[in-house]
Amino acid sequence: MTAASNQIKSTLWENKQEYPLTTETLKMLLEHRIPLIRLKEFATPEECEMLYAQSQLLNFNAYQDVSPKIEKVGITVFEYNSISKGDYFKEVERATKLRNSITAASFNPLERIMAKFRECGAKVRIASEPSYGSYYAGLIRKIEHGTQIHIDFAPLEQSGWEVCTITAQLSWTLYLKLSPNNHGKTCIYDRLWQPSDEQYKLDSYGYSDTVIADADAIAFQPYVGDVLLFNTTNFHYVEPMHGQRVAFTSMIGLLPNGEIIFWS
Ligand SMILES: O=C(O)CCC(=O)C(=O)O
Ligand SMILES: [Fe+2]
Repeated sequence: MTAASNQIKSTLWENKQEYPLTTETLKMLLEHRIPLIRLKEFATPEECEMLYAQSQLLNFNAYQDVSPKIEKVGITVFEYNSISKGDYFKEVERATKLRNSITAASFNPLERIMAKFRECGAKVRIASEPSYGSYYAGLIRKIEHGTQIHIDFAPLEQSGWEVCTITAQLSWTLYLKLSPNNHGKTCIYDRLWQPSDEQYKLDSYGYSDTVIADADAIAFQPYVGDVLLFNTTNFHYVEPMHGQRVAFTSMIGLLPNGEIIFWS
């Protein structure tokens, strides 16, 4: 380990622990000063079961070029990068109707999380593109075989979309169905992505574990009904589940004017 590579090791976390959602912890999470926020019992077991049951009536699609396999209901800007912005916005209406029909028959976690952010004084809305309209937000996602080490940051992935003007990115995930074991943890490193890490990129989204060498980490154990919020420009990965791991999720971005936008 050279002195130069030691220097890139960031240690921004003030404490390696979970926090509840407050105005202050939200600010700290956006600034990488805390590893994660857990919203305990965000939804009841009955609500989660109802939303999960709705999702079982639909077709999950696997992401292309993503290994291990991740499946979801709903559309993402990530997938339309190589297609086109026009095609993405053509699909938004259909995907939103489908999402609304399943949340109407169960409950609406997206509205609930946005309300919680408003209670923290945040100005929130769905991301929107001039001359195209609203983005889609709210995937139902199965990550059961784990993920590679990665980050999620729209400015790196998109160009010429509103979401590429954000200055910080979080994700929120509500766990709907988990097999009763202690697998499927989400591991988050106290190590921020930086441009020179692109040399360690392995494929469409994964990075070599060189990037997290020596970095401190926290493992989040998901429970049904809880929400995880973390800063997705910290390197992170999901452990394999050995069973079911179904969640409702979207991205969250901070705009330079202080507004917070949601999209998938
Ligand atoms: O499913 C999870 O726990 C988190 C998945 C993830 O990589 C993300 O939300 O960015
Ligand atoms: Fe991620």
